[in-house]
Amino acid sequence: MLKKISAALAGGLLLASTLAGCGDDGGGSGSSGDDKITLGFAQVGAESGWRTANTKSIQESAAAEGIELKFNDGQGKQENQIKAIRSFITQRVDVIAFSPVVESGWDPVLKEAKDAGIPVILTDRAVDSKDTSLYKTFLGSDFVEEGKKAGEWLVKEYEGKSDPVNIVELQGTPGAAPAIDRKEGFEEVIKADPKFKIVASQTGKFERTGGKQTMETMLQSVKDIDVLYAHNDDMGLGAIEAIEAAGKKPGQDIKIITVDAVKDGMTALSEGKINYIVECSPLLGPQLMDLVKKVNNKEEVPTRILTEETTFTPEQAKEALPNRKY
Ligand code: GYE
Repeated sequence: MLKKISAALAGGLLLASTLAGCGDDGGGSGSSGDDKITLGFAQVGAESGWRTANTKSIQESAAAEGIELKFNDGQGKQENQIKAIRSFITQRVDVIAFSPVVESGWDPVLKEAKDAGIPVILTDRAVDSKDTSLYKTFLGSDFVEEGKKAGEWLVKEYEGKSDPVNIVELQGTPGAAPAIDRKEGFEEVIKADPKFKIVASQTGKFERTGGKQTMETMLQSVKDIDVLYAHNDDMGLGAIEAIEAAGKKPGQDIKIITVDAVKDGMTALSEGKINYIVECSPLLGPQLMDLVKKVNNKEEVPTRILTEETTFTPEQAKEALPNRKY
């Protein structure tokens, strides 16, 4: 649109009529018709506290930066996300960003966006496309690293002990990058010592109810559970309900490690019901908007942008909780 205005000025045309034409300009500058950047964002859903905080961060940052946000909630379904991306292409948004629910199956729709000349930014989760020209950059955490951090805590916790350690694992959404990678990183670290055994590993879909139900089944089928490794806080919190209902003490009878560090998780950690949390930051909004502006300006951006993260013990959680934003 800016280009249009300057062209109109240069050509001596009436600026007023250009500005008055606030409807769809039919060009590639978004549907708002002014010089605002339009961002189409296809979110995974609302499966966890992490996701809620992530959505809020994106919506608030877009508003703060004056970026028009077209937000779609995919309700955990890839087909919904694909539909949303196609509709962003039809609407000719300036930039598309999305958090892919699963890793595979994005090439055709990403190709459509590329052919339409609309840049795509991956946020939070990766895709497994071989053709990396299908997106400009990927902003988010290193999930393998998060899994490793979880494993490293466990190795230290059981240092010098030789008894077998029975671990149950609650996996995230099947096929999702954080579920695949958090499993991989964790296994890589614990495999160095054969006393660590993953005796059951099933999905809880990153949801609290999923975590509770799967843990109930595991408590019935596995005799001596020493450790629970949950791929996110919400599943860990659901599992805590199941453990308590089974008359056991979470954090003591069964040691619990989770990932995310959202407020509810941190509260359970500070109460000793969770033993360790690996942080995964959902506050991607500000960095995302910065990238949106850059790719819209056709500026070069790094192909991978990592989020900075830490880990929390119960003591650290107590300290951090009063200032925790999510
Ligand atoms: O850990 C989990 C959420 O993709 C990093 O998705 C995200 C994960 C997060 O549902 O809570």
